[in-house]
Amino acid sequence: MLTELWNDAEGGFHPASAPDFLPGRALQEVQLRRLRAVVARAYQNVELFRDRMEERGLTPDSIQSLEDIQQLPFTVKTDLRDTYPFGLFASPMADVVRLHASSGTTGKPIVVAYTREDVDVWAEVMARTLASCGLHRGDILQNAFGYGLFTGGLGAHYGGETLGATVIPISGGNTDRQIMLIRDFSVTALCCTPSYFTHMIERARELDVDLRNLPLRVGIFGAEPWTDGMRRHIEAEAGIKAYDIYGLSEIIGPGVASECSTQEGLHIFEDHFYPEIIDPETGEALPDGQEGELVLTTLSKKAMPMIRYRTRDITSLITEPCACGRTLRRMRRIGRRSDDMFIIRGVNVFPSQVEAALLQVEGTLPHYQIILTRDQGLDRMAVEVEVTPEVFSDKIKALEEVRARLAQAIEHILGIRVELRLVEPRSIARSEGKAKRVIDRRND
Ligand code: DLL
Repeated sequence: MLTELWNDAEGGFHPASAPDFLPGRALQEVQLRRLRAVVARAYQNVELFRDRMEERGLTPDSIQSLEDIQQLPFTVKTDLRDTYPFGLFASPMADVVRLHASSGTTGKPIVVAYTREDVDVWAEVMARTLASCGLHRGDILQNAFGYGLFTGGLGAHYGGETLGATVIPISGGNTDRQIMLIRDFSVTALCCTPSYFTHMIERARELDVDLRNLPLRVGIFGAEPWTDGMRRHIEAEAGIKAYDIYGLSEIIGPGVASECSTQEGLHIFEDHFYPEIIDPETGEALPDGQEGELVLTTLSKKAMPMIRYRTRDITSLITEPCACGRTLRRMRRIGRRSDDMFIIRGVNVFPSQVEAALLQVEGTLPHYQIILTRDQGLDRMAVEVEVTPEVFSDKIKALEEVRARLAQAIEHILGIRVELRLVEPRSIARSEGKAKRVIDRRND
């Protein structure tokens, strides 16, 4: 079948992926041309951005090379809150065909806008995302990202259709029906958050459905951090290849970066989203290879250009070329955000480190929660982890063994001992979207 030639995993590449292979010089020319245009557009149409440029004595003509981007002011999340709802739009509402919003943790959501062209670019980068995960026409894609104000559902939907796949717009939730459709519709690819997929795996087993015997071959997961341990769990339990995709509402939604068949880092669709890595403390640009905060500039957005947006996601750019042949730079998987760190007894802790530890220990399930409390001014951390029914029912011996091994794994990774609570399967709430891993009771 012709479509099989397009399967990225088999060495060929999908026509949708052509821009991923643009030679370096041509790519930089596109980037500079687009950068100059987007800076001019933001300058002309967005007051906040124009004021900040003027404070620095800059005009759009100050941008003569890609390096000149470093002179531009950053944009941060509070800028979106402060100008809520429409203050950063660079297009009149008559040209805006779509709004999305991200709930955020406190107060007002942030609002993002798309023109017709923006929606087309989004469909293109999502088609490139799916193609780089080995999808093609003929695939049946179950889209279990949430539809609605969240960008995951509609982003993957348009991308899937643009690629020519058959999209099932099931959205998140109703897990039994998800499993019925995977089986009855011979679904070959599925996308959702990795945490929701671990729940599907668990429920499929309860329903006596072995995902490994079904045509499902690819999972496309993102919207939250997940570890390589979680990937191995998913790949083994579902008999699929599991790919990581990345994006954020402020920039476009999903479709900013994607793994390819090598599963070694995410290619950034940098003809549309220009990446920089900065030191989160000083704001200084860091050289390729060093770890820092990812900053993104939308090179082609019309309705809501984002100039040097500080994502707070921590990663580094990979300098070596990728075996897949894509010329787009890659970044390492996002394991943490600069704002999800907490300090326990002087040690910096990220939730993903706990996940990495528990996935090393047999007898645990990939369902866990970190509970933070404060006791006489000291922050304390407890980890609640579900264990398998066998371990749980064997109460004393197996439980104690798992506890000891887990304590050791956590101590090895974090350098501290934490309180462990091994709990029965199903006692931690399941999520249909992004999982809430940290319950912060420090200010209760
Ligand atoms: O989560 C967009 C998206 C939808 C991405 C579907 C991938 C798949 P927001 O709700 O605005 O948008 O959340 C964006 O989620 O800044 C990261 O902190 C986190 N995030 C997204 N993808 C990943 C990933 C969508 N693959 C925020 N790994 C981002 C780690 C991720 N964190």
